[in-house]
Amino acid sequence: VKHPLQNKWALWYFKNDRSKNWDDNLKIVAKFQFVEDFWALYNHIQPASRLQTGCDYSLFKDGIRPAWEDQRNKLGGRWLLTLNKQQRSEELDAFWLETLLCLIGEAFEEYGDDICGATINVRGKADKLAIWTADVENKEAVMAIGRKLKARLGVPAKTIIGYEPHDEAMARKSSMAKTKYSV
Ligand code: M7G
Repeated sequence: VKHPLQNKWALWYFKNDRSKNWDDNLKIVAKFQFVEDFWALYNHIQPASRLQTGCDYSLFKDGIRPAWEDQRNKLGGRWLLTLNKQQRSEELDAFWLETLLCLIGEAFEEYGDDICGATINVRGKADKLAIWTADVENKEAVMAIGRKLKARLGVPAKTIIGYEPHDEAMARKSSMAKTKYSV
């Protein structure tokens, strides 16, 4: 018998095709709701470090699009880690896998309802790993999720990571937003 996860998840892939709208470049790779199906999928796809520049993976709860506009994202924000070139070869894949395991393993416990998903952006300047949460105003959940993420990834205490509300990014049509919280 297969081992069910608490939530059903969708893995998304974004391929940067500038002739299309941003949203049209987002595609679901697969959905899963069992541990075994997660590993079958994970072992079948390219590691994040091998994606072309401009591509993303996202893992979101089934029914949530990995976009600011989704009903369940639009009042939320993201904990953001930027990774330098050296970290792409040394840490990116391990960080992404650990993030996936935090999501599907419900590592955020009583704050799990605030989790929407996670994204990894492979970029020329700096790769970005983020966990998206549902509600900027739920400070207790946001802070607990940020602390847990930092601990699970083994990010040194002196490395400060920031939480950015999506509404600003949305209004400015840019991925740059002001940090509202940090851990
Ligand atoms: P990015 O891919 O998050 O980061 O955003 P990058 O700047 O490092 O590449 C790049 C651009 O993609 C943004 O400026 C938006 O034009 C678009 N974009 C990104 N996201 C996450 C969204 C989204 O959720 N909704 C919409 N409409 N556009 C987005």
